[in-house]
Amino acid sequence: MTLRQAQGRQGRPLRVAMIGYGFMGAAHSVGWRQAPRVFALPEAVEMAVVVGRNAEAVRDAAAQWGWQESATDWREVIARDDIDIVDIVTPGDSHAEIAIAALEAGKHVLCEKPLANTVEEAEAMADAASRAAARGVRSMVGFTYRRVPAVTFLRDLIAQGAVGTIAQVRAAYRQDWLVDPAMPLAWRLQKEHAGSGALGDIGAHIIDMTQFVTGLSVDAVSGVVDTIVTQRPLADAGPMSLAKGSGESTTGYGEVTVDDVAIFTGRLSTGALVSFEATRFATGRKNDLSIEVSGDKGALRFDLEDLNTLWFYDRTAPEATQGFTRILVTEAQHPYVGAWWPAGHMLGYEHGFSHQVVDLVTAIAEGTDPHPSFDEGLSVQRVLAAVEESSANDSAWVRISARQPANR
Ligand code: SOE
Repeated sequence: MTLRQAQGRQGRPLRVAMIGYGFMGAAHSVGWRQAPRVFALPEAVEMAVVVGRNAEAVRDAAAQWGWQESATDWREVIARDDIDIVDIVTPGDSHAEIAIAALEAGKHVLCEKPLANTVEEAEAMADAASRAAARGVRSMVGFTYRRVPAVTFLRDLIAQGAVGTIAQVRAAYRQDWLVDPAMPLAWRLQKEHAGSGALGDIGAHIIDMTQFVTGLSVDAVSGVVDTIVTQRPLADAGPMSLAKGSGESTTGYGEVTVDDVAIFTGRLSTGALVSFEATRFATGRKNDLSIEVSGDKGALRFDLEDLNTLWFYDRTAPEATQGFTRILVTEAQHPYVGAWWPAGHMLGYEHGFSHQVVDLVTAIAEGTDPHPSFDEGLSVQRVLAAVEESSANDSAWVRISARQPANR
């Protein structure tokens, strides 16, 4: 942060406006509330205002999650001088408009994943973020699983050479909430709202995680996307329903315009191959993200459904005792863990959202750019688009070319 910004705030806390209040709004609220109480943040933060179109519903959300105010006009809120950070947790079709406006208004931005619904939108966001960074305005993408201690530790071990030269990666994100054909048409199943289906919603996580833990980029892909249930009932059902927020239940059926399953192969910049699977039809798999990195010196594996554990196979150990060792990532020396509980007291899904707040606020206070940046979010967007292009061309290999940045 520039001295001017700090002086501009006359030392008051960093005040946050969250745009949206669904499932991710709840998870982010827990992060904003917990982080300052558990970590010694370099700057105080205040949960100032939550914004949503339905005045009554967003007022209830403010009361439930501890926001000082609620509002219905995001443009008005980002124009306020008493707002410093804009946290975007809306569906992907509004990420670009809100993020670019907030950055240009001098607000730091945290934007949920995937960064956008198209490469073009993501490019415009990355360009705006780069211009804003030159003015000391920070931006970050909400790939929260990077901040599960075991995932950050996995990345650190790979960087220290624990697996040696990476030969292969296996990454999967399996859910089953769409196996029932009676599941109503949710906004996540509509291309104009979500951009894509399992590919962008959960495939984005494993693409980002692969690039994060290996430090390598996915440079080419070959794959296929498929829609298993092509029509679903229009009805108001829960936080992901398309009809939610309209207030009335609707009848009839609507077209599913995104993928249910994405299976693709990635080629990393070293030539190593990655097998990716993102599906909402893995019956019995509720939120099963896993990644396994295989090298000539060993292997590391992480499973979100056992997120305090990291499995390590050390080929340099005496052969008689080689085997996948279970590392319980709950020691004070492990990333983020020291601020929470003593060894063996487990963390959960929501803790990554606090770690995300810690790293964003620390970057703002130190005047550095947090990760993942919008450029990293753009690199994921390129992979998503390349998978769809490959699928439309009989799974032909598609190279991912890095675009020259606009004159920033
Ligand atoms: C739904 O698939 C969802 O909420 C994703 O949108 C999140 O990114 C993922 O973390 C959990 O599942």
